[in-house]
Amino acid sequence: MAKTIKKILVTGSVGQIGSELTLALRERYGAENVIATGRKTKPSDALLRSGPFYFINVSDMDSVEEMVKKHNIDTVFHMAAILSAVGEKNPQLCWDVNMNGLYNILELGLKYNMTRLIIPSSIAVFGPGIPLNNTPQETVLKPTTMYGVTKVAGELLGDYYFRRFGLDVRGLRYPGIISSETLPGGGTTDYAVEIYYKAVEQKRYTCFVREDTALPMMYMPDCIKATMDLAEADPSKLKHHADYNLAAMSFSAGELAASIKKYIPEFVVEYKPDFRQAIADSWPNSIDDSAARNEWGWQPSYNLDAMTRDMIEKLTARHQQGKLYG
Ligand code: AKB
Repeated sequence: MAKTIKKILVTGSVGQIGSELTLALRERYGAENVIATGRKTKPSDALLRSGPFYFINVSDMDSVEEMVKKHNIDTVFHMAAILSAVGEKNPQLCWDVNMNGLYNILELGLKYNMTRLIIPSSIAVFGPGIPLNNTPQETVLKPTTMYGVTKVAGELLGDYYFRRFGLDVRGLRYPGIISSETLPGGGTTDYAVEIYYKAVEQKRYTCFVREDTALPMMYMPDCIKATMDLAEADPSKLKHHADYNLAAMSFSAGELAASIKKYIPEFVVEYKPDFRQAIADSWPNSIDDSAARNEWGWQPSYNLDAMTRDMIEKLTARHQQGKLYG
Protein backbone atom coordinates (compact mmCIF):
# COMPACT_ATOMS: atom_id res chain seq x y z
CA MET A 1 0.00 0.00 0.00
CA ALA A 2 1.42 3.41 -1.02
CA LYS A 3 1.89 5.87 1.83
CA THR A 4 -0.30 8.96 1.67
CA ILE A 5 0.71 12.60 1.47
CA LYS A 6 -0.18 14.44 4.68
CA LYS A 7 2.26 17.22 5.56
CA ILE A 8 3.98 19.05 2.72
CA LEU A 9 7.01 21.33 2.53
CA VAL A 10 7.26 23.55 -0.58
CA THR A 11 10.69 25.06 -1.24
CA GLY A 12 10.89 27.95 -3.71
CA SER A 13 7.27 28.85 -2.95
CA VAL A 14 7.76 32.50 -3.94
CA GLY A 15 8.90 31.55 -7.45
CA GLN A 16 6.89 31.38 -10.67
CA ILE A 17 5.67 27.79 -10.26
CA GLY A 18 6.00 27.50 -6.47
CA SER A 19 3.65 30.43 -5.79
CA GLU A 20 0.74 28.92 -7.73
CA LEU A 21 1.53 25.33 -6.75
CA THR A 22 1.43 26.23 -3.04
CA LEU A 23 -2.10 27.65 -3.38
CA ALA A 24 -3.26 24.58 -5.32
CA LEU A 25 -1.71 22.21 -2.76
CA ARG A 26 -3.41 24.14 0.05
CA GLU A 27 -6.77 23.71 -1.68
CA ARG A 28 -6.18 19.98 -2.01
CA TYR A 29 -4.48 19.08 1.30
CA GLY A 30 -5.58 21.89 3.65
CA ALA A 31 -3.84 25.23 4.26
CA GLU A 32 -2.14 24.23 7.53
CA ASN A 33 -0.71 21.08 5.95
CA VAL A 34 1.33 22.95 3.34
CA ILE A 35 4.38 24.77 4.71
CA ALA A 36 5.61 27.33 2.18
CA THR A 37 9.23 28.48 2.24
CA GLY A 38 11.42 30.90 0.31
CA ARG A 39 14.96 32.25 0.41
CA LYS A 40 14.84 36.05 0.27
CA THR A 41 12.05 37.38 -1.95
CA LYS A 42 9.05 38.78 -0.10
CA PRO A 43 6.01 36.52 -0.61
CA SER A 44 2.84 38.00 -2.12
CA ASP A 45 -0.05 38.91 0.19
CA ALA A 46 -2.07 36.06 -1.37
CA LEU A 47 0.61 33.53 -0.44
CA LEU A 48 1.08 34.95 3.08
CA ARG A 49 -2.66 35.04 3.77
CA SER A 50 -3.19 31.49 2.54
CA GLY A 51 -1.13 29.64 5.20
CA PRO A 52 2.23 29.25 6.96
CA PHE A 53 5.34 30.76 5.36
CA TYR A 54 9.01 30.70 6.50
CA PHE A 55 12.37 31.84 5.13
CA ILE A 56 14.95 29.04 4.78
CA ASN A 57 18.12 28.41 2.77
CA VAL A 58 17.89 25.05 0.97
CA SER A 59 21.70 24.80 0.73
CA ASP A 60 21.89 24.87 4.52
CA MET A 61 20.90 21.44 5.86
CA ASP A 62 20.10 22.73 9.38
CA SER A 63 17.65 25.31 8.13
CA VAL A 64 15.73 22.71 6.09
CA GLU A 65 15.88 20.04 8.81
CA GLU A 66 14.43 22.44 11.36
CA MET A 67 11.33 22.86 9.12
CA VAL A 68 11.02 19.12 8.52
CA LYS A 69 11.20 18.30 12.25
CA LYS A 70 9.04 21.18 13.44
CA HIS A 71 6.20 20.39 11.01
CA ASN A 72 6.48 16.60 10.72
CA ILE A 73 6.98 16.86 6.96
CA ASP A 74 6.37 13.67 4.94
CA THR A 75 6.40 15.12 1.39
CA VAL A 76 8.52 17.80 -0.28
CA PHE A 77 7.82 19.70 -3.49
CA HIS A 78 11.34 20.99 -4.07
CA MET A 79 10.80 23.98 -6.37
CA ALA A 80 13.81 26.09 -5.31
CA ALA A 81 16.29 26.42 -8.19
CA ILE A 82 18.53 28.85 -10.04
CA LEU A 83 17.37 28.84 -13.69
CA SER A 84 19.37 28.75 -16.90
CA ALA A 85 20.13 32.43 -17.64
CA VAL A 86 21.01 33.42 -14.06
CA GLY A 87 22.91 30.12 -13.79
CA GLU A 88 25.16 31.13 -16.69
CA LYS A 89 25.88 34.47 -15.01
CA ASN A 90 26.66 32.76 -11.69
CA PRO A 91 27.43 29.05 -12.21
CA GLN A 92 28.82 28.60 -8.67
CA LEU A 93 25.58 29.81 -7.10
CA CYS A 94 23.62 27.60 -9.51
CA TRP A 95 25.58 24.51 -8.43
CA ASP A 96 25.26 25.40 -4.74
CA VAL A 97 21.50 25.97 -4.74
CA ASN A 98 20.55 23.25 -7.24
CA MET A 99 22.90 20.45 -6.12
CA ASN A 100 23.46 21.05 -2.41
CA GLY A 101 19.80 21.98 -2.00
CA LEU A 102 18.66 18.78 -3.70
CA TYR A 103 21.16 16.63 -1.79
CA ASN A 104 19.83 18.05 1.50
CA ILE A 105 16.24 17.26 0.52
CA LEU A 106 17.13 13.70 -0.52
CA GLU A 107 19.09 13.04 2.67
CA LEU A 108 16.27 14.42 4.83
CA GLY A 109 13.81 12.30 2.84
CA LEU A 110 15.82 9.24 3.87
CA LYS A 111 16.42 10.29 7.46
CA TYR A 112 12.74 11.05 8.13
CA ASN A 113 11.42 8.14 6.02
CA MET A 114 9.37 10.50 3.87
CA THR A 115 6.42 9.45 1.71
CA ARG A 116 7.40 11.29 -1.47
CA LEU A 117 9.79 13.85 -2.92
CA ILE A 118 8.91 15.82 -6.04
CA ILE A 119 12.08 17.21 -7.63
CA PRO A 120 11.49 19.10 -10.88
CA SER A 121 13.83 18.76 -13.83
CA SER A 122 13.73 20.65 -17.14
CA ILE A 123 14.19 20.51 -20.90
CA ALA A 124 17.58 22.04 -20.00
CA VAL A 125 18.88 18.46 -19.51
CA PHE A 126 19.11 18.26 -23.31
CA GLY A 127 21.97 19.60 -25.41
CA PRO A 128 23.89 18.87 -28.61
CA GLY A 129 23.32 15.48 -30.20
CA ILE A 130 19.57 15.13 -29.55
CA PRO A 131 16.88 14.79 -32.21
CA LEU A 132 15.48 18.36 -32.00
CA ASN A 133 11.92 17.43 -32.96
CA ASN A 134 9.87 15.19 -30.70
CA THR A 135 12.94 14.60 -28.52
CA PRO A 136 12.55 11.15 -26.97
CA GLN A 137 12.50 10.25 -23.29
CA GLU A 138 15.74 8.29 -23.62
CA THR A 139 18.47 10.16 -25.52
CA VAL A 140 21.93 11.63 -25.04
CA LEU A 141 22.05 14.18 -22.17
CA LYS A 142 24.95 16.59 -22.70
CA PRO A 143 23.68 20.02 -21.59
CA THR A 144 25.84 23.08 -22.20
CA THR A 145 24.57 25.17 -19.24
CA MET A 146 25.34 24.78 -15.53
CA TYR A 147 21.57 24.66 -14.93
CA GLY A 148 21.31 21.72 -17.34
CA VAL A 149 24.28 19.97 -15.71
CA THR A 150 22.61 20.26 -12.29
CA LYS A 151 19.31 18.99 -13.69
CA VAL A 152 20.92 15.90 -15.29
CA ALA A 153 22.82 15.21 -12.05
CA GLY A 154 19.59 15.76 -10.09
CA GLU A 155 17.68 13.24 -12.20
CA LEU A 156 20.46 10.68 -11.75
CA LEU A 157 20.60 11.32 -8.00
CA GLY A 158 16.82 11.02 -7.69
CA ASP A 159 16.85 7.71 -9.55
CA TYR A 160 19.78 6.55 -7.41
CA TYR A 161 17.93 7.26 -4.12
CA PHE A 162 14.93 5.38 -5.49
CA ARG A 163 16.94 2.29 -6.56
CA ARG A 164 19.40 2.23 -3.67
CA PHE A 165 17.16 3.27 -0.77
CA GLY A 166 13.59 2.82 -2.03
CA LEU A 167 12.84 6.57 -1.57
CA ASP A 168 9.82 7.57 -3.68
CA VAL A 169 11.40 10.36 -5.77
CA ARG A 170 9.50 11.73 -8.77
CA GLY A 171 10.38 14.42 -11.28
CA LEU A 172 9.29 16.10 -14.51
CA ARG A 173 11.26 17.78 -17.26
CA TYR A 174 9.35 21.07 -17.34
CA PRO A 175 9.17 22.92 -20.66
CA GLY A 176 9.03 26.75 -20.57
CA ILE A 177 6.14 27.67 -18.26
CA ILE A 178 3.88 30.63 -19.09
CA SER A 179 1.80 32.22 -16.36
CA SER A 180 -0.06 35.37 -15.37
CA GLU A 181 0.53 35.51 -11.59
CA THR A 182 4.26 35.50 -10.76
CA LEU A 183 6.96 36.51 -13.26
CA PRO A 184 9.66 33.89 -13.91
CA GLY A 185 13.08 34.65 -12.50
CA GLY A 186 16.06 34.26 -14.79
CA GLY A 187 15.23 31.55 -17.33
CA THR A 188 15.75 31.39 -21.09
CA THR A 189 12.04 30.88 -21.76
CA ASP A 190 11.13 34.09 -19.85
CA TYR A 191 10.50 35.91 -23.17
CA ALA A 192 7.34 33.84 -23.62
CA VAL A 193 5.89 35.41 -20.45
CA GLU A 194 7.31 38.95 -20.81
CA ILE A 195 5.86 39.22 -24.31
CA TYR A 196 2.29 39.07 -22.92
CA TYR A 197 2.96 41.72 -20.25
CA LYS A 198 4.54 44.08 -22.79
CA ALA A 199 1.80 43.42 -25.37
CA VAL A 200 -0.85 44.50 -22.86
CA GLU A 201 1.18 47.38 -21.40
CA GLN A 202 3.04 48.92 -24.38
CA LYS A 203 1.85 47.07 -27.51
CA ARG A 204 5.58 46.53 -28.29
CA TYR A 205 8.18 43.97 -27.23
CA THR A 206 11.88 43.43 -27.93
CA CYS A 207 12.40 39.69 -27.91
CA PHE A 208 15.79 38.24 -26.87
CA VAL A 209 15.57 35.18 -29.16
CA ARG A 210 15.15 34.99 -32.95
CA GLU A 211 11.69 34.89 -34.50
CA ASP A 212 12.18 31.27 -35.66
CA THR A 213 13.24 29.96 -32.22
CA ALA A 214 10.85 27.14 -31.33
CA LEU A 215 10.70 25.60 -27.83
CA PRO A 216 8.35 23.32 -25.88
CA MET A 217 6.02 25.39 -23.66
CA MET A 218 3.14 24.88 -21.23
CA TYR A 219 0.49 27.04 -19.55
CA MET A 220 0.57 27.17 -15.74
CA PRO A 221 -2.75 25.35 -15.09
CA ASP A 222 -1.35 22.36 -17.02
CA CYS A 223 1.96 22.61 -15.14
CA ILE A 224 0.19 22.52 -11.76
CA LYS A 225 -2.00 19.63 -12.86
CA ALA A 226 0.99 17.63 -14.16
CA THR A 227 2.95 18.21 -10.95
CA MET A 228 0.07 17.17 -8.69
CA ASP A 229 -0.96 14.25 -10.91
CA LEU A 230 2.55 12.82 -10.89
CA ALA A 231 2.77 13.29 -7.10
CA GLU A 232 -0.42 11.27 -6.67
CA ALA A 233 0.19 8.66 -9.38
CA ASP A 234 0.03 4.98 -8.42
CA PRO A 235 3.68 3.99 -7.77
CA SER A 236 3.14 0.52 -9.23
CA LYS A 237 2.48 2.12 -12.66
CA LEU A 238 5.68 4.21 -12.76
CA LYS A 239 8.56 2.84 -14.79
CA HIS A 240 10.46 6.15 -14.70
CA HIS A 241 11.06 8.27 -11.61
CA ALA A 242 12.89 11.60 -11.70
CA ASP A 243 12.96 12.31 -15.44
CA TYR A 244 9.56 12.35 -17.17
CA ASN A 245 9.48 14.29 -20.45
CA LEU A 246 6.48 16.63 -20.24
CA ALA A 247 4.87 18.52 -23.13
CA ALA A 248 1.81 20.55 -24.02
CA MET A 249 2.63 22.73 -27.04
CA SER A 250 5.58 23.98 -29.08
CA PHE A 251 5.78 27.23 -31.01
CA SER A 252 8.32 29.73 -32.31
CA ALA A 253 8.63 33.27 -30.95
CA GLY A 254 7.07 34.46 -34.25
CA GLU A 255 4.08 32.12 -33.85
CA LEU A 256 3.62 33.37 -30.28
CA ALA A 257 3.61 36.99 -31.50
CA ALA A 258 1.08 36.06 -34.23
CA SER A 259 -1.21 34.48 -31.64
CA ILE A 260 -1.10 37.68 -29.53
CA LYS A 261 -1.80 39.84 -32.62
CA LYS A 262 -5.14 38.06 -33.04
CA TYR A 263 -6.21 39.83 -29.82
CA ILE A 264 -4.02 42.97 -30.03
CA PRO A 265 -3.66 43.70 -33.79
CA GLU A 266 -1.39 46.74 -33.29
CA PHE A 267 1.20 44.66 -31.36
CA VAL A 268 4.76 44.98 -32.76
CA VAL A 269 7.74 42.73 -31.96
CA GLU A 270 11.43 43.35 -32.66
CA TYR A 271 13.99 40.52 -32.38
CA LYS A 272 17.37 41.22 -30.75
CA PRO A 273 18.93 37.90 -29.73
CA ASP A 274 21.34 37.97 -26.75
CA PHE A 275 23.35 35.26 -24.91
CA ARG A 276 20.14 33.31 -24.22
CA GLN A 277 19.81 32.49 -27.94
CA ALA A 278 22.62 29.90 -27.69
CA ILE A 279 20.87 28.27 -24.72
CA ALA A 280 17.54 28.14 -26.58
CA ASP A 281 19.29 26.70 -29.65
CA SER A 282 20.69 23.83 -27.55
CA TRP A 283 17.21 22.77 -26.34
CA PRO A 284 14.55 20.71 -28.21
CA ASN A 285 11.95 22.23 -30.53
CA SER A 286 9.38 19.75 -29.26
CA ILE A 287 9.21 16.82 -26.85
CA ASP A 288 7.85 13.27 -26.89
CA ASP A 289 6.07 12.80 -23.55
CA SER A 290 4.48 9.41 -24.24
CA ALA A 291 6.02 7.87 -21.08
CA ALA A 292 4.13 10.43 -18.95
CA ARG A 293 0.94 9.84 -20.94
CA ASN A 294 1.17 6.05 -20.69
CA GLU A 295 2.41 5.67 -17.12
CA TRP A 296 0.31 8.23 -15.26
CA GLY A 297 -2.24 9.47 -17.77
CA TRP A 298 -0.77 12.90 -18.54
CA GLN A 299 -2.97 14.98 -20.87
CA PRO A 300 -2.61 18.77 -21.32
CA SER A 301 -5.63 21.05 -21.74
CA TYR A 302 -4.25 24.28 -23.24
CA ASN A 303 -2.98 25.01 -26.75
CA LEU A 304 -1.35 28.29 -27.85
CA ASP A 305 -4.51 30.23 -28.72
CA ALA A 306 -6.45 29.07 -25.63
CA MET A 307 -3.49 30.15 -23.46
CA THR A 308 -3.18 33.52 -25.25
CA ARG A 309 -6.88 34.27 -24.77
CA ASP A 310 -6.66 33.54 -21.04
CA MET A 311 -3.37 35.42 -20.51
CA ILE A 312 -4.61 38.53 -22.31
CA GLU A 313 -7.93 38.54 -20.45
CA LYS A 314 -6.22 38.25 -17.05
CA LEU A 315 -3.42 40.74 -17.73
CA THR A 316 -5.75 43.29 -19.37
CA ALA A 317 -8.09 43.20 -16.35
CA ARG A 318 -5.14 43.80 -13.99
CA HIS A 319 -3.66 46.53 -16.21
CA GLN A 320 -7.00 48.39 -16.21
CA GLN A 321 -6.87 48.40 -12.39
CA GLY A 322 -3.28 49.69 -12.47
CA LYS A 323 -2.03 46.38 -11.00
CA LEU A 324 -0.39 44.64 -13.96
CA TYR A 325 2.67 43.66 -11.92
CA GLY A 326 0.68 42.90 -8.74
C1 AKB B 1 14.58 28.18 -18.08
O1 AKB B 1 14.34 28.77 -19.15
O2 AKB B 1 15.70 28.16 -17.55
C2 AKB B 1 13.45 27.42 -17.43
C3 AKB B 1 13.42 25.99 -17.88
C4 AKB B 1 13.00 25.64 -19.24
O3 AKB B 1 13.75 25.11 -17.11
N1 AKB B 1 12.20 28.05 -17.71
